[in-house]
Amino acid sequence: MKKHPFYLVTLFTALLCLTACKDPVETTIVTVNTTIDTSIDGLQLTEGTYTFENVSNAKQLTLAYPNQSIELEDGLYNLSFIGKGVYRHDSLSGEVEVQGVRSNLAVSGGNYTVELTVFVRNVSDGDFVIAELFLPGTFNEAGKQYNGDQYVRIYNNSDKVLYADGLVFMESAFMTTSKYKVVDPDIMNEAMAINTVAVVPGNGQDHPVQPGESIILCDNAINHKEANPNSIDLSKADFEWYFPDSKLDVDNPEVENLSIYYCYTKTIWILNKQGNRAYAIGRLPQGMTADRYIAEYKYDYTYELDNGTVSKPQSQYKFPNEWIVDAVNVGANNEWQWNVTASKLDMGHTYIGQNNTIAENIGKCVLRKVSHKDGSREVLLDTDNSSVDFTPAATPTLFTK
Ligand SMILES: [Ca+2]
Ligand SMILES: [Ca+2]
Repeated sequence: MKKHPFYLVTLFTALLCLTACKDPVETTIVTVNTTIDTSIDGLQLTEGTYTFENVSNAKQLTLAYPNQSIELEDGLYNLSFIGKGVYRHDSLSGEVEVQGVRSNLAVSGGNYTVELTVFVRNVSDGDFVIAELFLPGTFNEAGKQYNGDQYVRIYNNSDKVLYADGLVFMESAFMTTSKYKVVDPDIMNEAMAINTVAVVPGNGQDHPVQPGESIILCDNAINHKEANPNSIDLSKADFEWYFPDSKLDVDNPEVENLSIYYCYTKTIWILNKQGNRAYAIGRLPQGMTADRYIAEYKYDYTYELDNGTVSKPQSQYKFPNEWIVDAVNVGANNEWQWNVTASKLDMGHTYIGQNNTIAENIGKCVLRKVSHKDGSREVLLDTDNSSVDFTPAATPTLFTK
């Protein structure tokens, strides 16, 4: 038979197609089993995106939650998830961001299941947070209130070394259990009204704090157990607050004193034992000295009560919200009336007792929850909502050591 050129071309094309058109790439159906690891009760995922990145060619494919399966070319993949979750707390609902990641998944074999744990995404990439506030103190053996053993624990919630130098600790001027009808001027959306400004001394790098480590600020850095077996040993605290003009305060020369830029009292500073105020940590901006702060950030105001009574002129200090690193509103659950910080700093509140009696509060603290672990480092929960971030009426950690 005479060979026709057209036949040859067709045969050639067919042969070419057999090799080039054949799909040499195997694919696998990947199914993601997603679990939320959280200390927030009842948190439910609502939306999010899984991103699969092929390690060899950086090609990305996405899958929208609640879909759980996707067909991928066989290969090595990194998987990430960014999404949202909601929870209900008392009568309020809240939304948090969640995230999870798995690396170097060897996808092959037709079907592949990956277990993905997602965590609540903290509001910042990591900074200092208030981890614990021990406010009520203890009873002595005679059953009388014992003072001087209050402490605050501040935790490095990041994965890098942070310096405590210049960190400001402050107590709110207003009480969470006594709402004013009117405050004039009302500065809450720009600054926090405060009654004390206590600052960690140092030149910038004197006080390194390792990731996952804490510092303790306390009233009197002594071994309180010697005078009161119901109390704790604070002689190894990092800093204490001391008022040299006070006959009631004691100084441990071995423990550095906080610099008190301002305090409403000159005798002895006792944190509100009933637990009815807010606390915050922050930093002064570059170039802001103590003298300049004291000169420029006075807060003069009046307030009006529900019954129409207007206060005498008040004078405290204010700390701009953008300088605040972390804020926690504390208020007896049955007595709480309002938050005394902007809601963008703290959407909820935590409490030492349901009621603000010393008898109920004594020996208890508010304690920030652990969100998850990054290796051996505990990452504490920080969603800017103290109602979910804190365990109320908790046992202070220094009492369990
Ligand atoms: Ca003191
Ligand atoms: Ca001292």
